[in-house]
Amino acid sequence: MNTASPSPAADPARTTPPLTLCELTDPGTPGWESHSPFCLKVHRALGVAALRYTRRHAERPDQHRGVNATGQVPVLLVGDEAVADSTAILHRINALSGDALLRGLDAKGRAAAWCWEELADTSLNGFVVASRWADSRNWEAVRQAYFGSAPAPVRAVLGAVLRRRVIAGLVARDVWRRGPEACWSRFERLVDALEAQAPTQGFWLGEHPGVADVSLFGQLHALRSPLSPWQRETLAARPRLWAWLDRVALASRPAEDR
Ligand SMILES: N[C@@H](CCC(=O)N[C@@H](CS)C(=O)NCC(=O)O)C(=O)O
Repeated sequence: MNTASPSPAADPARTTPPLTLCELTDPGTPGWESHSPFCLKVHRALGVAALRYTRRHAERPDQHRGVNATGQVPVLLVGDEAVADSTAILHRINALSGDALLRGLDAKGRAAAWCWEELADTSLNGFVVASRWADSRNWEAVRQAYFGSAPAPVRAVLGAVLRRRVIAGLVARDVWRRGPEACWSRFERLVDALEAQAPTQGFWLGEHPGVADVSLFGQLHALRSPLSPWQRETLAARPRLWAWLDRVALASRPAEDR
């Protein structure tokens, strides 16, 4: 029997400074801590790393400008230090948790993990933004979810102004330049490629959930939210990918829910 007590380094709860995730208001949809795919990614990374944290909410990303001059979320406060940008946050969570997000990976596996993370943050994120702001099938539900608490005239004007601005950004990113049909057929092709890559058991790069899983999950789980039924159905039609998403959802629950 091993009677040795765990060393302080083996117990992240003893050595980690208090962690606070600065993010948007919880939408109250069971299974989705946030409408933001980048905040979802960080919630799930903290879950995989089994790190406890508190949450600081705001209605808009720029209300956290005090801790992040870019006005974006998520921001993780590590003690008094603000770590902005989900990629930097994942690196920090990994360091704080003794490599929990890259467990079992050799140098090539680690490189692959960060490549998948980049694909999720750039390519997949374009489809999340398009599904919310550009896809007219989803816009009413999205407007209600994002601006529902604002007075009706503000909701109408602000929603329309921001929508125009976000769509212009999607055109500039080459996501929406050729219109909806081209965008969604590109999405289906990418999702088919992910279905072919999805593991039938375990996680994206092996036995343990990590950087690739939480990053792909953040964007794909956002796309399977009730805000975008067509995108959800498109994912549901890919059984391996869908089953892997469910495994990640379970493996990345917050430490206190385990
Ligand atoms: N590269 C950033 C992107 C974060 C991001 O785009 N966050 C969105 C919410 S999902 C945001 O804050 N948008 C407001 C803005 O860009 O002004 C990351 O990985 O954290």
